[in-house]
Amino acid sequence: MDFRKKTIYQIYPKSFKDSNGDGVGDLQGVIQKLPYLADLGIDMIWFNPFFSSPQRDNGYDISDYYSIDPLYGTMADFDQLIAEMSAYGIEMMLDMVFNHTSTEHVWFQKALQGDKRYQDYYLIRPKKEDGAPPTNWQSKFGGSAWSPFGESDTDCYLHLFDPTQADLNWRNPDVRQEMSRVVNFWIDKGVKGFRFDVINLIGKDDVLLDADDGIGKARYTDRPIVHDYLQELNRSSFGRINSVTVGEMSATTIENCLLYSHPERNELDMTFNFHHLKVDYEDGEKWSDIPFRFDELSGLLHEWGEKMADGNGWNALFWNNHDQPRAVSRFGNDTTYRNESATMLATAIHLSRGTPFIFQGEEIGLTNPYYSDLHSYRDVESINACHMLTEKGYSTKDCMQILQKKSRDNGRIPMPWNDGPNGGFSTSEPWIPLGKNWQTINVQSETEHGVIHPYYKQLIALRKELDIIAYGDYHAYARKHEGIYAFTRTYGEEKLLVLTNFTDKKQRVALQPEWLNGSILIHNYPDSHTLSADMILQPYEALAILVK
Ligand code: TEU
Repeated sequence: MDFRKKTIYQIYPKSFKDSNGDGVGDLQGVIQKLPYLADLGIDMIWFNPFFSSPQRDNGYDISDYYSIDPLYGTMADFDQLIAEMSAYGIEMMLDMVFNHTSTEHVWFQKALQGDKRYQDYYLIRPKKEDGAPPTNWQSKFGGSAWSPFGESDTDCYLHLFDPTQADLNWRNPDVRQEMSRVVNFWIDKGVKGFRFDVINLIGKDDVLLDADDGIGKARYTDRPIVHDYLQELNRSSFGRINSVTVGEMSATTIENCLLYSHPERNELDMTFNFHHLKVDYEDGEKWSDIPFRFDELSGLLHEWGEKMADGNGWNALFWNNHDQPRAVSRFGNDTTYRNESATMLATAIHLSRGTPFIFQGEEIGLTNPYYSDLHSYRDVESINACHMLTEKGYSTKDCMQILQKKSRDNGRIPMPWNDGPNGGFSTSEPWIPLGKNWQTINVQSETEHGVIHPYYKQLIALRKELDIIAYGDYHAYARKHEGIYAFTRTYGEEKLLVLTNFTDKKQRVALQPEWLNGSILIHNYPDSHTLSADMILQPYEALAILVK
């Protein structure tokens, strides 16, 4: 089955299922839940990193690419997991964090000890004559992107993220060979998919200069050399097998995503972009508290849908992941209309052009946890943000309000399996608190009585069944509507119209005559819907009309 027919499920291992009672999810816990995942119908599982790591950034600070962190289990557990997944017909996708390593990685340690070979694995540069950092670049987690290199008074090393995450020097062919060796090691272990973390940031120039944007993005984002590196990595590793590859493209452009994912360029299969997940940022500032801008969201989804279709690129389709708040709380209504808005959001993604990703818990309508205590937060980015906001004069109440809406921990709450102790996630206190509503919103309640989980199963099955969903083109419908996001798919003689109401109000939309004789393929309200030229959609109603 090609990747356009697949639905990929994302597991954040730390929060999925704890099997040994230490409060942290692990690989044996995933093995216990494979029947649940197989029943859902997913085809591949993307695992956030479970390699050896000091856990400063929850595993995105890797100290050994070839070993399993004891927190999650052993290589024997890994071998059992991939074998049992294969028995269910589910393939594995691993997270390759190649922009940086932990400063506890042996390469960085050898560099600190003066080994010139390994110093050239990283980006070490002298401070400016006035003692300022080598460039004015800012870390994405706040503060300068430079820290002193060991005991040196003059040299600094680059870290676009936390100071414990040292950026690798991809201009060094030894580094590129090391990365290829990592991918081939996991291919030989049976891994078929790879997600490349912030892979569009690896193209730093040899001479690193200040950036006019004051933070540096323009100096290292989407540099042309990245395409060469990806083509080289494709040739030397995952291009040797029938793999599925996706690049996480921070602050990217459509033009580059077309280049990264065009099948004839032999780079990646698809790309994650985040423009649609910044429509609730105020003047580009994530740590703000404003309603999302529907017109901007709808416009971006149409622009990316149409341009990627026209240019033969391929989108990874998603609302949720381990860095994002829960979409039903962010773009839907997680109280009065939780069922309707969760299934409406799913419809907008799963019937669009691209490969859909489901983040653990999304399929049961998990909401943000709404922590009431700052000490509940664990994420380094969120904790830094809280300090930054406090320094700007925000009250604790205002900080809490912003963290409740924007923290990456919103996506990292333990998966609630039932209404028993700790939500059935662990026999001891989880590493991070559960959400506020886990006794009522959990896998058992949703699979026995819910509507969201069955609806996801239906969407996953439809993608396998109908070629129009996997292979159809994409065109906006009612492009400027103020509350309805709608698009059409065409494949051969078949046509599909998808209508999704993103508001808690009734919305009217005109149905062109060609749709009036269609059949309703899927609908998120219990009652049937008569097709008419003047359609009224209920709050958060979604439906798809198929014309053969
Ligand atoms: O994320 C990179 C990234 O762009 C996000 O962290 C983004 O900067 C942030 O969420 C904006 O608020 C990847 C991983 O998904 C993330 O978990 C890691 O922390 C990061 O890279 C560093 O490896």
